[in-house]
Formats: sequence, structure tokens, C-alpha cells
Amino acid sequence: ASADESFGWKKYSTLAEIYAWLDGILAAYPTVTEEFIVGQSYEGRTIRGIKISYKSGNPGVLIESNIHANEWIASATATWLINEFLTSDDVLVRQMVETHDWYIVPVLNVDGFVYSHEKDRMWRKTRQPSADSSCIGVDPNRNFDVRWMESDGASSNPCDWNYGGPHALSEPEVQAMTDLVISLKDKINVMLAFHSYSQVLLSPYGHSSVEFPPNYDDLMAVAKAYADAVAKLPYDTVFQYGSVGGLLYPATGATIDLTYQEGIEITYTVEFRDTGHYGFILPPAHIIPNSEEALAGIMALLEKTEEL
Ligand code: ING
Ligand code: ZN
Repeated sequence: ASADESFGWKKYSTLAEIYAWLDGILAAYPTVTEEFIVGQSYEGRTIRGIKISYKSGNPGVLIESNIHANEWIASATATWLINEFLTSDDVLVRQMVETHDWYIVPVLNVDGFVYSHEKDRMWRKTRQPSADSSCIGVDPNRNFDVRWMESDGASSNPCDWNYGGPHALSEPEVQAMTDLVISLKDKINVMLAFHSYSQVLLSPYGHSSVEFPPNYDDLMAVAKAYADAVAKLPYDTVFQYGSVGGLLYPATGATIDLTYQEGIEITYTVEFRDTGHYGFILPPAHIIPNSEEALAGIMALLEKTEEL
């Protein structure tokens, strides 16, 4: 059986299963794939990424997935997309795939992801202990060094789900992702961070509900293209869009604010299915439809971006 048949996307996979599958993909497609190492987690796990490139020097797309441990649909979708990019024979998919260089990190918060599989399904944060509390872990999407802790959406209480950490970049996973963004920024035009749930595309900024980035109109036009493409599929899935601060809640220290600051001006958090019925515990039957929506959305997003 090929790597994709044994994987199947009929259930959520563990980190070990995802990494074994990734090994199979790298071995099966050696001319167009390449591994990159993002770094090491607090507990010493390797954070792995895959580059897919059919032609060097294409505009780059960076995908971060599962910075939050309990959002399992993120890595399920990221792995489905990797497979689709390598195996699809749809003309439009092939054209999109082969005219971009893809940098995909299927599981960024590896320690939290393992913990969410083995101990606590709802675990969100990293697993580094706190020096002044018995509570464990930091919200890595509040720990980047961009307006760190300058919003109510980041907590200074180590026991909170959105704890920003003792200082910016206290989490090795966040430092590693920061280094990756800085090393790739000149090659990347688009960055997406895969999360769940809410069915929204969230642009920068995180810090304000009244201040918007200079290219906000473009960001919304591109997000609309994604939402419109999802709406054309036969699933009745509705995506909304807006800025983090405007649509959601002001929250600082997130990856998308770093990528925006570093000049990657088309950048979103994509919050996948659903709108709260199952929430984080999305049944695995949603993996493939959610992934199809992500593929259609990303194709439209890139097409619209390239019209700008
Ligand atoms: N939502 C995101 C979170 O980190 C977000 C929303 C995106 C906040 C970007 C700040 C910046 O809270 C989930 N579900 O994690
Ligand atoms: Zn999240």
C-alpha cells in the first residue's frame, strides 16, 4: 500500500504516525520534496517541516499547523494537503502546486500534541513548566515577540489557557518558528496558520479593534475569495473574515503578527470547522470535507493574491 492508503484520513493520527507517514512521503517523492528541521521542542522532540517544490524560485507559501495542541483538524488537513499536492491530477491543482514553493509544518507544538493524544484531549499550550506556578505550559500563539502581552487577550497567569509566558520567546517552539519565518521571509509571499474552530479567516492586527493594517482592503478581498470558493462546494460551510482585533478579540504575540511585521503581507489565521457544535472535538468524518474546503480556499486565495 502506498503511504496515502495506509494513512487514509479516516481518523486523527498521532505525532508518531504523522512522522512515519512523512518519512514515506519524503522517500516516495525525493525529487520534489525536502525535509527541513524547524527546531527542537522543550521536551526534545524534533519539529519537522516539508518543502514541496517543482521549480526553484517560485513564490513561497508557508503553512504553520497545530501551534495549538488540541486543534487536531489542523494537522489532519495539512497532511491531506501535502498528499494532494503530490498526487492530484486535477489540472488547476497541479498548476497551483507547481507554481509555488510550499513550506509546511504539520505539527509545531509537538509536545502539546502528544500530550493531547495521551493525557488530555483539550490540552492547548506547550509543556514547559512555570518557574512560579504548578501550572504547565504557555500559549505559543501569545509568545511571539510582537507587542508581547500588550493586550487583554494574553494572560499573565500561568494557569490560564492564553498565558503569554514569562517573557517573549520563552518557548523553544516559538523561537524556532520565529527563526524559520526570518530565514524564509524573502522567499515567502503568503503565510497561513491553521487553527480551529470558528470558520473564519483572521488577518492582522491582533492588538487593536480600531487600527487596521495598510493593506487591509486587499487582505479582506483575498479572504473573501477563500470564503467564496468554500461556499461553492456542496457542504454549506460559511467562512467569515476580518482582523483578529476587529472580528475576534485583541490578542498579541501571535505568529501572523510576526509574519506581517517581517513583510509577509498576505497572512491569516485560518480557523477551520466547525462553529462550535463539536468545537475542538470535531469528528474525523470532517477531515476530508474540511481539507477539500482548505484546498479550494487556498487555490482561490493564491489566485486573488496574484491579481493584486
Ligand atoms: N484562535 C486563535 C487564538 O490564538 C487568534 C485566534 C489568531 C488570536 C491570531 C490571535 C492572533 O486564540 C484559536 N482557536 O486558537
Ligand atoms: Zn488555535
